[in-house]
Amino acid sequence: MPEYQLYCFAQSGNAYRAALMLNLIGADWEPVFIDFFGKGVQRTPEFREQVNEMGEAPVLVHGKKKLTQSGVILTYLAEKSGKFMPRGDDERLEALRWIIFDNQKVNGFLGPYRFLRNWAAQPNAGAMEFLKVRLQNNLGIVDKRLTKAPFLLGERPTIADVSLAGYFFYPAEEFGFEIAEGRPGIAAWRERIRALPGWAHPYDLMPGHPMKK
Ligand SMILES: N[C@@H](CCC(=O)N[C@@H](CS)C(=O)NCC(=O)O)C(=O)O
Repeated sequence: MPEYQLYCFAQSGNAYRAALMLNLIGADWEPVFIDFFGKGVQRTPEFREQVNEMGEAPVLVHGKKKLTQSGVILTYLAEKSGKFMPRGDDERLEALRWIIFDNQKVNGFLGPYRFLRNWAAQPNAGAMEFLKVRLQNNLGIVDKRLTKAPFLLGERPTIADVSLAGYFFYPAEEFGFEIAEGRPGIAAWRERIRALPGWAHPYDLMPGHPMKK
């Protein structure tokens, strides 16, 4: 059995962060499919009791250890592998600062926006507008940062960049706009991430694409 198991599904940018990190560090891992859209496994009492009380993907299993929250998983894998680690206290806090901003306001808005647009039974126009307006601002903040240095923390990619990758490689049609359009910092950064050894597209890395009708 591979060393790591990752509960995930192809459409999840939150899970992609963990899957991408496992690939980038060259880990021996296998995906465990969460039938999120079909059976809604994450909502069952069994899943919440046995896999993740928060009812979310991703979940990383490493032997007896079970970890959730992509930021925690990235930190754990960086510590285990020594790769993509922030160096020293200042960098560690700086990485955490960007991971929290990203979780809440960048990928944290891109994910629900894309979900509402593609898969919600009743897309809520007001909620989508709320997210879209804030996304313009928050993507602008990230873009400005990435025009100053190749990666979020400077010259080297860290877990803050792996976190930011969350939804950035999914097709533009799913968002109805191109994330990197008019944002040269993000466009160049995305190509740098794509060029890292071990990079793979989310739909090639995790099970469940294309979705069963
Ligand atoms: N902050 C979490 C977000 C995880 C998350 O929201 N995952 C989605 C899938 S992309 C989920 O499982 N949502 C279930 C729900 O909200 O009920 C992380 O980074 O791991």
